[in-house]
Amino acid sequence: MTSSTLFKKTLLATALFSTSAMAFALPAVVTNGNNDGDGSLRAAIQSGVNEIVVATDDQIMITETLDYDGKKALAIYGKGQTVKALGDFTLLSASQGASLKINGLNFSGPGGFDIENQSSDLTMAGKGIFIDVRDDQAGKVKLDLTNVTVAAVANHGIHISDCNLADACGGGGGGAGEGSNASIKVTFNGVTVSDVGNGKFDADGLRVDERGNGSITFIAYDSLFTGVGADGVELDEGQNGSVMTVVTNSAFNNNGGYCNPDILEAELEIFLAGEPDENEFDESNAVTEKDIPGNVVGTLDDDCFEREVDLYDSGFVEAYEYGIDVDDGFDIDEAGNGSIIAKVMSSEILDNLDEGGDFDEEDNGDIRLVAIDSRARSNSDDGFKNSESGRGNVKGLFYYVESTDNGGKGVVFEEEDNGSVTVVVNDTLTENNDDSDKTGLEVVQEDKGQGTLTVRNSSIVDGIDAEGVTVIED
Ligand SMILES: [Ca+2]
Ligand SMILES: [Ca+2]
Ligand SMILES: [Ca+2]
Ligand SMILES: [Ca+2]
Repeated sequence: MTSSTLFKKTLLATALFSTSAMAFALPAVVTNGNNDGDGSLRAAIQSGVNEIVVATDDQIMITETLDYDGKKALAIYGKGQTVKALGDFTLLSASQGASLKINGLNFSGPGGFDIENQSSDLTMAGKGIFIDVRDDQAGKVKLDLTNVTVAAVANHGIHISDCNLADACGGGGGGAGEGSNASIKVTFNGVTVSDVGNGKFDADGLRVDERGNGSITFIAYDSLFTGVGADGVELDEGQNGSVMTVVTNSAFNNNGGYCNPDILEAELEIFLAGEPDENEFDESNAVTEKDIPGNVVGTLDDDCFEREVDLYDSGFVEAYEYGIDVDDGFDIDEAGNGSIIAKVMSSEILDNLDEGGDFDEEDNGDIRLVAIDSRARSNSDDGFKNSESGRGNVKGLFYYVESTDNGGKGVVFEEEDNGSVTVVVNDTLTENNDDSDKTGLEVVQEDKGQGTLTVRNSSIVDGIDAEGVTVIED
């Protein structure tokens, strides 16, 4: 053996050793339920390892946020233990945008929140799990939860924010804020999010704010979102990028009631002091904004009230209306370039205080929704509502779907501006929707484009409302 071969072999051995040392790096082991110190979950998170095994049988009681400030992905493996916050603060945050993988852990806040028992510090209201994506981040931020529960926090149950305005990012596809080039992928398997978002306005079960370039992917299997103050799930995608979701064997039930109408309708009545909560005026009456009631103040939460005013071209008031801002089961808002591509399978959306599913797409891009073997029932507004505007098409395919007993319409597809609408409904039932208008299935094609609705082997008991659309029934 020449010396140069020996030298190469030594180099190779060194390389092998360091590779295997990395592959076999030991995880940190959590051996007690203490807030901090040796053997605690906090010490493990701060140790710089990328894998943690929670071995203790104890409940983990924390007095402040568990903050992971690393940038590398972190995995935490439990066996069903509970991490309990002894106060209204965020339980686990990845403050430098790291991907998280968590198996077999429960996260619980202090609970007891509702509009009469709000978070005492609304800007700091506690979340369950929070990933704060860095402004300079790229690639894919992943949150992967298996057999995880999140409950009893005041704010969002789970929040991923790729938005420089953090909690002021705002809902809706047109929501404000800028974001990084990163995309966000959320994968839930056996996740339950319950009784969260009841300590402040607009706090969701899962909330993803995606801005800048990048898309949202949301995959849920065997998961439940229930008792959430705002939306069960809200995905907000602004600027370039799409929302892709596949939801299987999951449920979005009883969400959206933080702005409790039972309490707030009485407060609105007191505020209006005898004035009606909606009114219309002839232009000749020359009613000005000063003549009608203003924004609601002095209630438990004034953000819960919506006030709409329509003006004539002359500037006089044509109509006004007050409403209470309740929320949905599953809400997607997509704006800018990009589409909503959704599959909902063997899932249910029941008893939500606004719409069941509410998918809004703006600007370039399509809505493509496939719903199979799924139910929307007893939601206060529409069962499945899909609204598309700007350049792009609507494509809907329903098989074995039931949408019944909703306060709004059973299923709605609206297409605006350039583009066409193509909806195929098979083996589907709609019944007893929409108290006043009795509409099971509404398909609307406005402006340029074609529209086709094909209904096969279905019972649309409460009727079809088609505008600008050819209806084929057999
Ligand atoms: Ca982004
Ligand atoms: Ca977009
Ligand atoms: Ca779009
Ligand atoms: Ca369009």
